[in-house]
Amino acid sequence: MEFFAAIARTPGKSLCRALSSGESGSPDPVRARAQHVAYVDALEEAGLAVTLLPPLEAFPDSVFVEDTAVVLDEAVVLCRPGAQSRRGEVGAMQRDLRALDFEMEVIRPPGTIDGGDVLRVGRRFFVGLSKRTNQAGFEQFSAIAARHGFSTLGVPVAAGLHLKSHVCLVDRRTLLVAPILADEPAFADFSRLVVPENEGYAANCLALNGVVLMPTGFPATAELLQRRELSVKELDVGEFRRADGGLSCLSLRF
Ligand code: CIR
Repeated sequence: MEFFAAIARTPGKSLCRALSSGESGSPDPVRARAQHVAYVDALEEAGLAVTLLPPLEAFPDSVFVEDTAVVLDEAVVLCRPGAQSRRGEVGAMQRDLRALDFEMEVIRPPGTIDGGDVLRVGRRFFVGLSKRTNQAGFEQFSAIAARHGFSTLGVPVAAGLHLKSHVCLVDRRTLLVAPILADEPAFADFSRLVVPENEGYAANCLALNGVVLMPTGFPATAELLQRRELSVKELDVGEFRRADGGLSCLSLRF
């Protein structure tokens, strides 16, 4: 999990209207902005050069840039988000990615895929089949990935938003998983650290260049990671959680 760059987008005032399945109230844009500054600082401390894009007020969920694109080394797949209200975010990301010289691939109707459903492990992608990513999106993504030398495996996501709401890679061979994916056969080759039932949200961490960024407030998960001798840094992303977002969805890393 070596990364040298990331793209993030400053949250706008419209974040208070972001999609949410929860009942913990809408995000506070001012607090979200401060949390986002700390997040970008943490990416930079981990050695990533961060391109910070301006807010897109017309798209309340646009801070969650991970859902708009998937980087496959020299190419990038422009996603077609499952939520209609988020589709316009992709055109903006496409314009911003042009400067970086990636070969562009696109997902077309009727396919839908959110980057939050795509977990990369080496030359493999696990793709969540979820509320947001459909079979057609998975098949198109798999064909593109195969052309670029990657394999793919679909993983049913029975609850929650995305595959990566429930799993992340914390070192080359170890996945941190929520109980819902603890016995998922697709992950049989990996060592698995299972977060406790009441800390499911903490399964969305971000391992970057030797440090694992994790959300604050999940002591049992922090201990699980520390016992594995992983270096952990906690970040408050509580305002993004109100809109079903977490650490991974706030950036595109490559
Ligand atoms: C949504 O429902 O699309 C946003 N409110 C949250 C997206 C979170 N994205 C992610 O975890 N990759």
